[in-house]
Amino acid sequence: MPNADLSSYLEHYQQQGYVVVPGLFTAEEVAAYRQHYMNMRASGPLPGDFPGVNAQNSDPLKKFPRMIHMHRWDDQSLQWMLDARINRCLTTLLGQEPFAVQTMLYFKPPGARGQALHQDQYYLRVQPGTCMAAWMALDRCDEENGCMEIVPGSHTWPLLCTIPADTTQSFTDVTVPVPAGVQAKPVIMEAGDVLFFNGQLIHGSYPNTSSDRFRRALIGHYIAGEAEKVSKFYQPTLRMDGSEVQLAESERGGSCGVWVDKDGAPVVEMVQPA
Ligand SMILES: O=C(O)CCC(=O)C(=O)O
Repeated sequence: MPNADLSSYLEHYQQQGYVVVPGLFTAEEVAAYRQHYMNMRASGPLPGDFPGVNAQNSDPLKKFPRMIHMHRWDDQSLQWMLDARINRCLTTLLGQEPFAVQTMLYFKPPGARGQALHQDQYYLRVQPGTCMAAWMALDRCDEENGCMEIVPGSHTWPLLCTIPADTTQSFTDVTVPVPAGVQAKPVIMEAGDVLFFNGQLIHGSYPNTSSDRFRRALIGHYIAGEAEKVSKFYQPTLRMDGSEVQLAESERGGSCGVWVDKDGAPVVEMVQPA
């Protein structure tokens, strides 16, 4: 893969808002990441564990809460976020080198809830432009263990207004509606594959219904190099050589889209959120 021609990925990304690059990381590298993060999780509470960690709780996500912003205190996470292979893919897809703003590790153990459909830009608030995710499978991901689900082509939609999510299925409490007839599509991946997707693309995942399969993923969030503002939670912002770049803090609020019927077809109308 290192010297592969990425132009076919670019075309798919531009049309669909996402692309999977298979085998970007080797089986040995992925096994080492799995071990590293399982050891780290077993070591007790970590910075960024907002809901806390509780091995006795019946909710699998309390036993294995996701990790956030590990690159700020874990060198292996920082090296992965800035990895040359990821940078080359992102630079091809974005047309310029990105800035890096976030790492996350989802364990998604058997029985864990998923994350309701959403747009990452709702959280990052990049201005101008949008954000981009690199989502690396650390286990095989399929519908049984709650793989990623995406709405192809939804990267061309504006930021949609959120509505309450079903928290029996999702650990987050807001979602975005999609018009009737539009369905999220599962993204089946092998460990070491990386899914790149645009910050406006609607995506999420359903619960892990397997009895014994984790669905671990290492995730990086990036913003296009022309960005001037990003939400405070994602700062400091790094260049891909690891140096820091100063961006202003973006405001929350602003208009968002709701689906309305126009001549029998769904169209987005922009409104001020209530
Ligand atoms: O891994 C998942 O289940 C969801 C991840 C996600 O939505 C994200 O990284 O924005």
